[in-house]
Amino acid sequence: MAAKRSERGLHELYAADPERAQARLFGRRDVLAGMGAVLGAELVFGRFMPTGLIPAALAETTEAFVIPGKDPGLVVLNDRPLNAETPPHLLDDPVTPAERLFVRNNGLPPLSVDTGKWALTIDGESARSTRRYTLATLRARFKTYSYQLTLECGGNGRAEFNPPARGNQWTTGAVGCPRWTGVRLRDVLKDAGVRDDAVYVGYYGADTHISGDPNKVVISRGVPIAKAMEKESLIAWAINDEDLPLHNGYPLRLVFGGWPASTSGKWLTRVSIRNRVHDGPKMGGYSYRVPCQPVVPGAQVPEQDMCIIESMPVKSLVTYPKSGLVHRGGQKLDVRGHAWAGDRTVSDVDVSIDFGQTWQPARVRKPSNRRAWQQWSIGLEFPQRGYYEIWARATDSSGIAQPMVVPGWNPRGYLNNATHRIAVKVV
Ligand SMILES: Nc1nc2c(c(=O)[nH]1)N[C@H]1C(S)=C(S)[C@@H](COP(=O)(O)O)O[C@H]1N2
Ligand SMILES: [Mo]
Repeated sequence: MAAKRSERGLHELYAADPERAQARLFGRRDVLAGMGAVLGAELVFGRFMPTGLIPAALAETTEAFVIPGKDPGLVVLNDRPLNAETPPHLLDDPVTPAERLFVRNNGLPPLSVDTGKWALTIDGESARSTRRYTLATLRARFKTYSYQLTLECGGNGRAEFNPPARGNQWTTGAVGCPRWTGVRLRDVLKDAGVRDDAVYVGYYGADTHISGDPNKVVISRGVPIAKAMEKESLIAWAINDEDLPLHNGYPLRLVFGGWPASTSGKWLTRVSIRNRVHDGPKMGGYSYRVPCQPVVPGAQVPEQDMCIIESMPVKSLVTYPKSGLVHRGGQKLDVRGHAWAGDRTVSDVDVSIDFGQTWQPARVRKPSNRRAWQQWSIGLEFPQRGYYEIWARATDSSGIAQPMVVPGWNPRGYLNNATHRIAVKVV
């Protein structure tokens, strides 16, 4: 993964001293001219470009490793456990194809799955009964629903934090929004019986710990009972009308749209209805938790000051064109992407071609259902030939917009919802 390392090198150089990094890369006398030479076009709005910003054309990664059943364009960040993200241009479909959905495994998927024997158990202190459902009973006993639901890893965007956070260095691709099919979690919970003191549900899956120890639980997270009872919260067996891919949880998983994807348990075998906040592995400490109050970058935060991440923040992607496009001047460039906002909806997407000096409103579509991402599009004109960056910024239904720089440093690098940007050369 040499390319990966040198790419980190560029980020490290900038992190250490942005002005020196720029001088080293683009020359001391006229940084903008030097940058233009490297990018192969004049930076038309270069006078507005923030110092220390790595040009989007250089910040991209282009590595290809092939995972069976997955698009060869997915970028593998780790192969044991397997973690792979989807480059933005491969997320252009309004409904994400299964082969383009990212993979985030904390352990090793089950080696063999016998769908005839697979069963889901509902239990816990706040369950009126312990029930076991085979895949066939789930399908036969409960009504089937399909929803398009956004799945985003809480650590998506981690690579941009400074000081860096350990863990998979996700850039922008740990997100997708396929159409999921299954039964409502609430129908199954109600069938087993939910006591009044229920506050949380916690999942268990059939994956095994990376150490090989069969008794070690890889990850067991969950959501408050109110989220579990939402009509869109599914126990799913299909993506876009096909079986779940093995790495995305075959044969059964939870899907909680708009919440950190770590709550959406894969290879699902058990859901416990809890009378307290679920306490499985990766619910406590620094896992999927952020400081309850903002801290200075690099701070040591006591564990008791960390809060569990719930709904994900507003965010967007530019999925067309692919960064690096060469566009013939004089004609409009159609630009598009998606925007999402956890439990909220997206009300606006604005686009800038001059490093955020001015913004133009994009057309934003309604989601196909709650908890699904929304499509936006805009036709852009460029004043002259040269190098441009297209920045997209979404605003949610509460008026909260994406930040243009990396927000709220936290020890494990979660919730980076900074604006996405791509490079375009107009010739
Ligand atoms: N059983 C189990 N469920 C799991 C995980 C896991 O490692 N094991 N990873 C979680 C995390 S951290 C994420 S981001 C999502 C990723 O879902 P995907 O691989 O289908 O994209 O699954 C979640 N569910
Ligand atoms: Mo995750």
